[in-house]
Amino acid sequence: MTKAAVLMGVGQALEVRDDIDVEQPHAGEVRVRMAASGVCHSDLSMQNGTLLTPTPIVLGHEGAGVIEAVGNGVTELAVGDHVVISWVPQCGSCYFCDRDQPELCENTSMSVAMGCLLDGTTRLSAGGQALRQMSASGTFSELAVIPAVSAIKIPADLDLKVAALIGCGVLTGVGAALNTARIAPGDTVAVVGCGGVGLNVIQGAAIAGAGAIIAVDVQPAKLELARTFGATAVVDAGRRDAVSGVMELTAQRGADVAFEVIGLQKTIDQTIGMTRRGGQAILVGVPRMDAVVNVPAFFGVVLAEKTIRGCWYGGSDVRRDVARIIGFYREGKLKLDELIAQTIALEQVNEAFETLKSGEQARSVITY
Ligand code: PAD
Ligand code: ZN
Repeated sequence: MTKAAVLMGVGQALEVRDDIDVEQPHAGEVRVRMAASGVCHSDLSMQNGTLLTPTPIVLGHEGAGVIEAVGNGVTELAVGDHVVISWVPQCGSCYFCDRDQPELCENTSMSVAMGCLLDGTTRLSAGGQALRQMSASGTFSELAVIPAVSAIKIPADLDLKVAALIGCGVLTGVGAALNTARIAPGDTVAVVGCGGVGLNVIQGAAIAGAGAIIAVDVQPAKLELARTFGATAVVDAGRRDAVSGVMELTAQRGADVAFEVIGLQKTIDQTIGMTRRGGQAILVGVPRMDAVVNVPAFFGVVLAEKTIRGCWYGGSDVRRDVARIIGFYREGKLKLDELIAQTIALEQVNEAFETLKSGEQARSVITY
């Protein structure tokens, strides 16, 4: 038995239950004793229905822990290994994995969407009822049985709280800057939304050598934090129009690369609007399913030569990028400890959702 936070139905508070049955890992799977899990906005979006999900489901997709058991056929991981959880299992051999787009892996995307492991079933249940596992993981649980390809081995001396954040916010944010946008040295970058993911876009832009990084948020505390993560200018969108604020800072041209890292219709429109002619608007935030990209085809795209790109999981190849991020951290180029605003118990997960809604803090991290 284990303890986990379960979403029984969309719109309900998470139920922390300690009567969860855990099956042994099947072939190609591992059981991880979770050490820490970040609380990401995507978890909240499943709870409130922004992201469609079947229920009941154990949420959480940004975690790290220690391998406790391995299923048949698992050769690359062993009991005792420390791992970061990847919320996109990457098979390594499909059409997309072969083309350096493993974040779109076609052998696993349905499992991620349906909240099950790669064979379409899950390893958790309560009172005989199967529980889904968010993104084939479910890190709001003391124990997670996951595909072996979702467990990325890391050095045992890395703090597992910090490692947990790498699994979503850091890979996505830094990857959006380095893999998706491929920011060039000297570029002027705007980042709309400076939460757990947006702060990492800012750090990625700084690593890429951006000439100016404009942080946009409605929370003054977030803008201050953004400066410590590398922003060179800020626009307080609670007090002024975000687009005109960025235009003023870019000689009315707009940013070379602008990122939307919230997932709102209004800020998607603003982000495209503040991108210069010939520039890139990168959409990272997960919006409601009825949000649209609404741009005049001629003036907005053809004549303006604008690129509007989606970003899934920072375009990350987890086998390459987790190690790269740990390297940046150890070289002092990436702040990870400073992303953690508070450490909480699993029982406080609903309070962490309230904190996320307020937008006042970076990450809450559950420790087990
Ligand atoms: P967060 O809640 O920590 O941060 C959101 C930030 O946006 C906060 O700082 C808010 O103050 C700020 N904000 C809210 N409204 C506005 C506004 N109108 N103008 C300016 N700023 C505003 O979220 P997060 O960083 O955990 O996640 C951000 C989004 O990224 C969210 O939609 C999440 O689901 C998505 C995400 N996408 C991927 C992916 O692969 N594309 C991965 C992980 C997260
Ligand atoms: Zn996430």
